[in-house]
Amino acid sequence: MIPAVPPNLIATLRAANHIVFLTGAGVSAESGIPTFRDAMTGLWQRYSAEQLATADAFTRDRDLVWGWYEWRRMQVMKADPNAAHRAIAAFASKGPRVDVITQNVDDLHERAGSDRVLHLHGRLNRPFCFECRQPHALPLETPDEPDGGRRLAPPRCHRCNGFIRPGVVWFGEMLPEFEWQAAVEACEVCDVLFSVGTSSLVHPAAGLPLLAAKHLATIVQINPNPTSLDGIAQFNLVGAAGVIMPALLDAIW
Ligand code: BV8
Ligand code: ZN
Repeated sequence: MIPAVPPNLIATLRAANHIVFLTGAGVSAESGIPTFRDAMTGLWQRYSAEQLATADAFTRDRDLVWGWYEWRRMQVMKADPNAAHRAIAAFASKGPRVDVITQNVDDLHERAGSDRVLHLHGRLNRPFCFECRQPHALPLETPDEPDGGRRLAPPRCHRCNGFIRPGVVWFGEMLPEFEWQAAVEACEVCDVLFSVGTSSLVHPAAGLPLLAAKHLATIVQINPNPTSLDGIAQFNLVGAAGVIMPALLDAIW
């Protein structure tokens, strides 16, 4: 079912010179990637993602945490960008400046054609040494991961022999300075901010739409479920990003 696009939203988007897309795990859901707060399965089912996405969890049980991230990295390698990723990339070819700010650690925006994607929470394919932070290249082949995933010993750093950790920002860790600053600057000047597929629970990323609203941007939320942003967004488009995003693109251009 193609959703009706409010006419005043179409006019706003046609007049926009600068659009920001703030995306979360929901934008990758239609690529078959479980969202961050979906129930965990297989070996990980007795944990919450928040329990595993910490430096403490890695220090306590490296093989469990490394196995989880490798399983997720394999899922992403086997997945394809979906219509939402492609529509977001297409917006950039229609004239306005487009910034993609993502909380996701997958590379599906890049593979759909978006460039200059700001990853606030790091990237699965950018692991580095837990001790000396030396970047570490991972094999690109997709080992045949058993469905539920398995424990895996992390590789060792070629420089200091420390353990390699996932290239993501864990809870309690600072966000990357460049990406965070660039995200704040974009949200301070954009005409429209889309919040697509995020529960708006994780800070400081969840504060970006409020910052954009304070600078008089129009806030558009795309999510099948209610979030704390419902009261801030001028437009709440209830539904799947893979359906709504292409419909928006068609309605505007
Ligand atoms: C920090 C990487 C400074 C790892 C992640 C201020 C207030 C309150 C708390 C805090 C605060 N400041 C700091 C905190 C603590 C903490 C925090 O926010 N905790 C939360 C839980 C309350 N924040 C931090 O620790 C951050 N660091 O602030 O540093 C500092 C430093 C030291 C000491 C003090 C302060 C670091 C946060 C980064 C954590 N790392 N990921 C990994 O991926 O394993 S966050 C994790 O959550 C994921 O990256 C994910 O992207 C992110 C947000 O989740 P969502 O993307 O929204 O996914 P979710 O599953 O929740 O929701 C999916 C949504 O999609 C749903 O709404 C669903 O309805 C929708 N959906 C589903 N299908 C579709 C769809 N939408 C559209 N279409 C569909 N088809
Ligand atoms: Zn090292």
